[in-house]
Amino acid sequence: VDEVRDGRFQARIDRDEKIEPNDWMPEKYRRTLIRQISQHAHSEIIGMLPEGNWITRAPSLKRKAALLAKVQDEGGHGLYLYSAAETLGISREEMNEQLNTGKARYSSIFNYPTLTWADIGMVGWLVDGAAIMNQIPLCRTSYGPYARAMVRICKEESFHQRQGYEIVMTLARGTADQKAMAQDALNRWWWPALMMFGPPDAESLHTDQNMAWRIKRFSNDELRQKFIDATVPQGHFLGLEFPDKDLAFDEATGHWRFGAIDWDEFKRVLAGEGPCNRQRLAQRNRSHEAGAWVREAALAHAKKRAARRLA
Ligand code: FAQ
Repeated sequence: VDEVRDGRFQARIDRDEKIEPNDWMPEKYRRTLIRQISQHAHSEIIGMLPEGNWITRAPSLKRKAALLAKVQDEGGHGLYLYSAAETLGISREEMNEQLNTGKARYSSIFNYPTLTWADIGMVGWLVDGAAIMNQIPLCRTSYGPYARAMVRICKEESFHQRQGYEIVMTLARGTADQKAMAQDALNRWWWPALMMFGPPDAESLHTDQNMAWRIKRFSNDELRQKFIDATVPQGHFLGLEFPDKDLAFDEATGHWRFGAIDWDEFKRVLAGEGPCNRQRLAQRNRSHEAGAWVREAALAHAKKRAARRLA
């Protein structure tokens, strides 16, 4: 019976039908989506921290307003994604608990520090740029609520990417010190941005199954290459250099060849040993505790309204 059900499910996927919350789905498909969507949501929430760090120090009112709006957008993305994950039968409280106790992953990139204003430009240009490259195909992912959440998220992310590139452009065309600040930030963010796409295909645990289920539409290495091909000319246009001596355009394939990624560093960050892992988790826990009164007040208000409705 299971085989017949699995076969029917796969046939729906192969016809590019969307799977909806009340449809039958294999348990492993459900668990995989809960894992990926909740990790994605956690990344948006933790991703607010490195940028939030600069809201009070943005160099002008215009920059401050844009950054404030961007960080708010990330919070909103987290909330849509938690709602999409909830349709698969996991509660918000459980996901929060997994994040706050360090059981759940979030993107490795948010364990790096934002040391200067140029880092805020790099987060927009490179981190949002990488996020979009990965998320545009997710607008066609097989699970309906995830795919629909991605459409709006991608629109907002592409605006974020442009505001980041504009910050970097302003610095790159500014004084020698400003250009040096942009170059230093690029040197520190380039390799971690490439790691956002996940381990190489040969070492990726989930790619084969997730491609068959059309959760993923492209492999980690395919998306990484697309990102490099799109981003390198943007950096050269600004007169910046990438910290990779092996970076070279391959006329035969039309792709940029690049040097070896330090996968040991990636593994250390995933194991909790990145530059800011502890700081991020501690901050997240402090915020959660500081927000306890809001949750209590919201519950008390909901109870009062329910009682009034019954009366
Ligand atoms: N960091 O077998 P695979 C953003 C884990 S964008 C941490 O290849 P899969 C926007 C992976 O979970 C960033 N962990 O896995 C923003 C798995 O671990 P597990 C978030 C990573 O799922 C911008 C193991 O390694 N975007 O936040 C990473 O097929 C600016 C084996 O890997 C998404 O989450 C990593 N970089 O492919 C916000 C997109 N890479 O669970 C604020 C949705 C891999 O077995 C400011 N996610 N791992 O223990 C995906 O597309 C996929 O999950 C991949 C990984 C591509 C990330």
